[in-house]
Amino acid sequence: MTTLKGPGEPKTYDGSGLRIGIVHARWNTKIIDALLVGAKKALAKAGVKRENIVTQSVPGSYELPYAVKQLYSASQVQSSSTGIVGAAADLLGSASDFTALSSTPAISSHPFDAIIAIGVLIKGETMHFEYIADAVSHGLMRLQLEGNVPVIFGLLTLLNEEQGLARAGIAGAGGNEGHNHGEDWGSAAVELGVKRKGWV
Ligand code: DLZ
Repeated sequence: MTTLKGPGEPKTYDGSGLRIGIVHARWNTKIIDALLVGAKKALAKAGVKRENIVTQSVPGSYELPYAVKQLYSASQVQSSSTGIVGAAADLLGSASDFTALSSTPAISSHPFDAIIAIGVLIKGETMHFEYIADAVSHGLMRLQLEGNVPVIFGLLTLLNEEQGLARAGIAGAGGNEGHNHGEDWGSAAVELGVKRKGWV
C-alpha cells in the first residue's frame, strides 16, 4: 500500500558489492538496539554481506560526526595500503606471500560506500537537546558533502521515550508499535551506495 509518509514505493537495489559503515550512539540503548537491528535487517535483505558491514559505537550522539569522519578516513587509508600491497604482489609474482592478499576480493578493504549514523536524542528540561541536534545534523551534512560519501541521517530527535519506541518498532506504554526507521536507513544506505557508483 502506498502511504503519504515514507520514502515511497520500495525499489530494490543490489547491495552485494557494497561496504557499509554504521556508527551508533549508546544513549537510550533500548531504542538504539532496535534501530540497529532494523538497519542491519534491511542491509541483509539487499544482499550486503555481513563481513562488509562495520559497526562502531560512541557514547552519545554528539560524538557521531567525529566518529563517522574517523571511520571513513580509516577505511580510505586501509584501502590505499591494500592497493600498495596488491601492486607489490603484481611486481613480485604469484609465489610471493602477497598473492593471497592480492587475489582476495578486495571489498573488505574498500572505503565505505555509505555510512549510517544512528543516535537517539530525547528532549530534557534544558536547551541541551537543541544544541546537540543542531550540531550533529550540520556536522553529518557537512561530512557527506565535503567527504563525498553518503551519510545516512539516523538521528531521532524526540520529545519523549514513547516516540522513540514507536519509531524503533517497539510497542511502548501506549501500545503504539510503529515502523522501525532503522530499516529505512539501511535501505537508504544501499540505494545511495549503489547510485554513488554512477548517477547517469
Ligand atoms: C549528555 C546527553 C544527554 C543529556 N542526552 C543525550 C541523549 O538524549 N542522547 C544522546 O545520544 N546523547 C545524550 N547525551 C550525551 C551527549 O551526546 C555526549 O555524549 C556528551 O555530551 C559527551 O560529549
